[in-house]
Amino acid sequence: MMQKIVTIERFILENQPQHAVGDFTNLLYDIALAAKLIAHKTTRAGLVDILGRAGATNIQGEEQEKLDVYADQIMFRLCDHTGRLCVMASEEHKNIVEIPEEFPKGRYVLIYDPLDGSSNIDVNVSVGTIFAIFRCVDWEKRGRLEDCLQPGRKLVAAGYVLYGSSTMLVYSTGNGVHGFTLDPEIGEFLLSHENMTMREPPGYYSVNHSYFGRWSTGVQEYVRWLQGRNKSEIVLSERYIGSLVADFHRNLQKGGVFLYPAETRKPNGKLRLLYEAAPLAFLAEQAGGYASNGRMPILDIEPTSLHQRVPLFIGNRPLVEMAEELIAQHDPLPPDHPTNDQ
Ligand code: FDP
Repeated sequence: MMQKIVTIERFILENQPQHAVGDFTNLLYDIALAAKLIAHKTTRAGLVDILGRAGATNIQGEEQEKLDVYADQIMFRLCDHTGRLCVMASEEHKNIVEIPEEFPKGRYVLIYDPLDGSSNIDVNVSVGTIFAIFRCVDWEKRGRLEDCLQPGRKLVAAGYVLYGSSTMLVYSTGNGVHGFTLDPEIGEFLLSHENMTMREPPGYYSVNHSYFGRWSTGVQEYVRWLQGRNKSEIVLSERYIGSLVADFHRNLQKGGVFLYPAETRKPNGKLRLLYEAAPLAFLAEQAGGYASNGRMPILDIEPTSLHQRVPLFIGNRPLVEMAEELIAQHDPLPPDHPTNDQ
């Protein structure tokens, strides 16, 4: 028996709240269209002369790939003139990305990492786009930095696009996590994974082990525990792609935990709170999981700057809570230290 075929457009429309005026629904369409355009390029990356460095460096000091630049521009150009956004922020830009004066301003804030895991592009490993949507703090004003610096708890939607063996768009508007697979023949995202939840018992843990010697005692103890040592009875396999969206997506489906902890050379870890950790934390909680910086929920952290980094532990709730427990036990904070370990 063939399954019911539901396009992303129909799914978004059918699931929009009754009071919705269409802005939010259309914003999700815009992102789905951007995803198709970016997927079109990434799947041809080996065929056209687009691989290689663009020459510029982004504000993290990393060299940008050409596809980063392309993905960033596509997101901006599809969303700047629609009247749905008051401001944007992209991982590729130092400052907020303003809506040009000639266009009307809208009620939403779009934060995105146009192409995460870009060091993997040259070697044909999956990469992803991550997005997060807030409401504007003050609807009267044009977008400002404070519209972007909101804690993850205030997200109205978040999601990612995974450019892998197929292209998938996974998103949540706070009503479960739903995944759509792009049918390249007809150019439509079709509902393929409704109500995704973190599988129990979990299957995997994901971490870059080469930093082991630079982690705190608590994190080292935790990784030993994940490996089934330290009296733990869990049986997990290790899988680490080094492309956050791909690692998260696997663990979302198979159950598990991904961690990028602080280490001596990166005291706040590597991943960005607004572009990576908060949107994925929102999805994790919607899927029954949890995300923490090791001491508090990622979603409760109040951002203080656009490109702020944060240690990240994300996955099945009991696995992440064990990280918090072992860190509290082995890595005591000095009394005057802010609990918010950013
Ligand atoms: P990349 O540097 O390739 O862009 O946030 C960036 C990120 O990839 C994540 O996608 C990935 O999880 C992480 O960095 C990998 O970092 P390590 O190489 O230090 O493991």
